[in-house]
Amino acid sequence: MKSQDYIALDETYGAHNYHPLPVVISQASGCKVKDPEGKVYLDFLSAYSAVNQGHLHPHIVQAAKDQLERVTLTSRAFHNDKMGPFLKKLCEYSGYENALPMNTGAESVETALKAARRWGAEIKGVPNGKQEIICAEGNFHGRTIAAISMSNDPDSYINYGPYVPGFVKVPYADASAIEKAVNENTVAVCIEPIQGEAGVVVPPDGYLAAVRQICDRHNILFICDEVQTGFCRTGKRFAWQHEAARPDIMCVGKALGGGIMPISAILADHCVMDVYTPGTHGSTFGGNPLAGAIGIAAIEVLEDEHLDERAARLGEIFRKEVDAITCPKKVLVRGRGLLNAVVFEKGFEAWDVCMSLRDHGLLAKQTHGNIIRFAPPLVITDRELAEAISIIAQVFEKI
Ligand code: IF1
Repeated sequence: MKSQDYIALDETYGAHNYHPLPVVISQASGCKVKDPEGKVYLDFLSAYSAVNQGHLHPHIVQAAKDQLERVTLTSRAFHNDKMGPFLKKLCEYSGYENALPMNTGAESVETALKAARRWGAEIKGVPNGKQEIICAEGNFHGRTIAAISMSNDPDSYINYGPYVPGFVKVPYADASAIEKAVNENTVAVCIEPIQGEAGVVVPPDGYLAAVRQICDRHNILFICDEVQTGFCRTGKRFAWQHEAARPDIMCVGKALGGGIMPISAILADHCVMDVYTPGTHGSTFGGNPLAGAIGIAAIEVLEDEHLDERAARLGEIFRKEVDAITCPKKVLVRGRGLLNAVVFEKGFEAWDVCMSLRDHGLLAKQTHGNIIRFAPPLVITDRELAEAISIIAQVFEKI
């Protein structure tokens, strides 16, 4: 079958909840992917940062294969011999006392919101049902009913009502707006350290630290959604580490699964995590031994290959070089580490640019019409990055 045939099947049998670039990926390795016709592309989306370690990283694949011959799923009704070592690794890597494993990013956000509401009722003393959580306009926290209730993007929330109450929305990157929204029922502030879906919006220096201080002053939990920004993407292990802004609850997902399977978690210290007692939260698949084996290997790759430093160094090069490309429609290049975006003039439709990049052998996707996100696997070589920048220059110079 050819690419066109696979696309036709998707369109015939699939729900129409996506509008993908017309390219079919049937094989991958590192930061390259291949279509059924054998054309090779540089992957500059990395499954929205879920393959930071590169496609089919041999160390992670080996860990998965080994585990596939032992045991894959036990449920949490019993212990297994991979979950404990995995959670130890994750806690040591992130500097938290406890982890609660789930599967998808949206579930980790739900797990954080539930923990915060319970903490509010049981520790802070807010009457149950009155808990409020402050979130930021432009956020993306997933597709669940609670996550879309936090959203102010009509595509995400329209006609899915009734929405979950208890969320207060304030402008992003404005700490004083958070302070003004606090009241005696506020239990948490939940934000992304960089807004991904909004178009890689990097808040001004000091914002995250200011949020941390506001939370301290008012006895509120700081929840940081690191699902997209975590695990070295922005040049640090976690994006909050660019400032003195250690969150009380951190949501992680995507790259924790090493590009192989969905693995997510929340991280917190005992004083928060202990609100979860037997029977009060859980998941059939969370903490399964296959996820444990893969999660350990995924973190080992981040450490062994120093992917935080690599992302920081290559990100500088990317922004500098793409900034220097002459293109009258291009307004700015922004981002941190290897999470970057090129912003074009308002009203500019970047779809054709993505199509042209595809034809030249680079896959990237636009967001909000006029923004293209560039986020390659962090294992990208200097030579591959140079190749990518030259493709981007060729395409941009023709706009
Ligand atoms: C889709 C965007 C990225 C996330 C943050 C939680 C989740 C996500 C900060 C939920 C997920 C994804 C989901 C994917 C597209 C994608 C995305 F464009 F929509 F915004 F990455 F940039 N918190 N982001 O970014 O994690 O439940 O999906 O595992 O099409 O929904 P999930």
